[in-house]
Amino acid sequence: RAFNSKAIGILGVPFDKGAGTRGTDKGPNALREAGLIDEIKHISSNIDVKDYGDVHYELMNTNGRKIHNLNDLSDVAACNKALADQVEKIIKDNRMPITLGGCHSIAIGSISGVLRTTTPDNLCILWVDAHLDLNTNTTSPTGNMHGMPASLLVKELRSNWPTIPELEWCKADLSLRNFCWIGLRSIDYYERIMMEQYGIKYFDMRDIDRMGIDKVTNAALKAINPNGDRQLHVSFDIDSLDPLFANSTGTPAGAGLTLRECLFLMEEVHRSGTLSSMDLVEVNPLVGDVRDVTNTLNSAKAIVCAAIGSNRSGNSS
Ligand code: B3U
Ligand code: MN
Ligand code: MN
Repeated sequence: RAFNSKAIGILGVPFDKGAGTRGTDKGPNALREAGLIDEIKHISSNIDVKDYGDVHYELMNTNGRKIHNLNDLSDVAACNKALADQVEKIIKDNRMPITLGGCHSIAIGSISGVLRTTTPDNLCILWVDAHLDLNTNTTSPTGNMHGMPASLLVKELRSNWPTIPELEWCKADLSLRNFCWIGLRSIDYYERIMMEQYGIKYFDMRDIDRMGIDKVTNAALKAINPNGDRQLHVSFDIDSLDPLFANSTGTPAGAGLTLRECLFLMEEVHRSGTLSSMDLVEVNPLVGDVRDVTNTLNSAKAIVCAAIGSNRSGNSS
């Protein structure tokens, strides 16, 4: 499969039940109304983008029912199951899926869909986030599943999870060795213990201060893809950005990445030629005032466009 295919498939995932704050379900349409699809078309003349619309799934209407400390488990499971099918279909259409969240729980379905088309060893994941999102149902302080997707996708933590019939379809078997995190600055107590126990690869805000974004980006890509022969999934949480650039999100964390750092990161991701799928999550148009929302949408659009070839040095085709 060719990487960095010019053919893109956009999929909206209007789903917010993995988060404690309502409103990320409004993210996909806010991005469309802000002109995302047109901006992608204008990156270059040979770009080919298709909007697949929004993922459809059956709402369980369990009204916030919590099972095993998992808030709205039935809805999270139902949405992600449908999402995995859609992502698989987009890849089989020879397009690179870009999912627009939605809360970060949608990485469960998005990455599961990708894994139906490749092997776990062939896929590496760059997780750009203020948070680790590696909680299990027993370590999570909130029960919100957007803080747990990474842990549901890795084999190392499989035995830490109870049997969950709703998530039986999720057979993701990635290794934590194939993940690298960038932008961390809000890590829970048990998450920190797991980071040390499993020797997780990450570059937190301190590393970015120390090394600069150039060295961090290239070290991160090297760490998960030493020979450049794996395909790369970027799971980009907009709360990795400093609230100055993306305040419209449910759990903002101060002292984060600048928009410039994120654009550099995504330009390098594109240059690597390995990007094969991406999530852009946690945009919440119900948080903040009009200016906050506009800023956040502009940042999100610029990040998606940089990942697929828009470059501040100019584009000649
Ligand atoms: N780590 C906390 C908070 C959090 C995780 N992801 C977001 N917030 N966006 C938790 O609930 O697991
Ligand atoms: Mn996240
Ligand atoms: Mn986050």
